[in-house]
Amino acid sequence: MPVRKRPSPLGLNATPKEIIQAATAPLDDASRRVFAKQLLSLGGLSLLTGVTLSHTGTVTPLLQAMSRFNDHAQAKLFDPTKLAPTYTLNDLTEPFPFNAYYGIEDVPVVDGSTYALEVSGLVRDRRAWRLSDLRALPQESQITRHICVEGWSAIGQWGGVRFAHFLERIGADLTAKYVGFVCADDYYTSIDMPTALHPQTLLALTTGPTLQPLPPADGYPLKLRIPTKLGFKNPKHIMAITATNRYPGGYWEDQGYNWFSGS
Ligand SMILES: Nc1nc2c(c(=O)[nH]1)N[C@H]1C(S)=C(S)[C@@H](COP(=O)(O)O)O[C@H]1N2
Ligand SMILES: [Mo]
Repeated sequence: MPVRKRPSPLGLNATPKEIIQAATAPLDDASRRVFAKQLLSLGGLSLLTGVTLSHTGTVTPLLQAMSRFNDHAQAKLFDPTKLAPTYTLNDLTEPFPFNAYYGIEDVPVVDGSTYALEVSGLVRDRRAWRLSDLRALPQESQITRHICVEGWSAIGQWGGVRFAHFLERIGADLTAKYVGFVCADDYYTSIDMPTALHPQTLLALTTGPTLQPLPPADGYPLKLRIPTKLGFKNPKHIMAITATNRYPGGYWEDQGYNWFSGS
């Protein structure tokens, strides 16, 4: 059988047809390796930009499969002990930028006095948490860089409860695959358990140079600060947390953004 001509390297301007052909053509080992590299770089591109690469018919399932493959690769590469860079108070970006899928005038108003964080799923203790309960847990702070896929980054300080500590307190099944978050707006997201247990993943109650309660626009009363992940994986205005083995997806993730999205 004649060896099929290897497809030309896939550039950014490869057509869906070329991508499919390249993906389905029988390959010898050498070209398989080359193709794997190209797959990774295309997947990497979607990871870096967070761009929904395409909604045009046939190419979408392939790109979704690549993004899932990318989730696996990133999960394998994730080092649960490697710390994100930290900064000093002099480095703070002030004012810290606001971002959401809506304008600042539509920031949800959450009443702290009646607030009760719901806890559900694979956890032993499903009691809700008032702000005073969360404030009574050991507090830590960090100064880290938040990186948004829209092309900006900012350094902020956050204070609150180490998320691993919180998960232990509620008796979460630490072998569960996902931790999901539901917010006071229509936002939701989910993360892998190794990231949830990372020492810098923080259930944040405060921010700014003097660690004041989160302002409404910054996620009052509670956000999850994850310096090892892109900004959109950091849910603000958290109302409910669940530990689960059922993939919870996310607001942007369900529109094609890569789920793992490490930074
Ligand atoms: N509840 C909620 N959380 C959210 C978002 C949102 O729209 N709603 N946007 C995400 C995105 S894309 C970014 S960059 C950060 C922005 O957080 P900031 O407003 O504190 O900068 O919040 C993330 N968490
Ligand atoms: Mo973002």
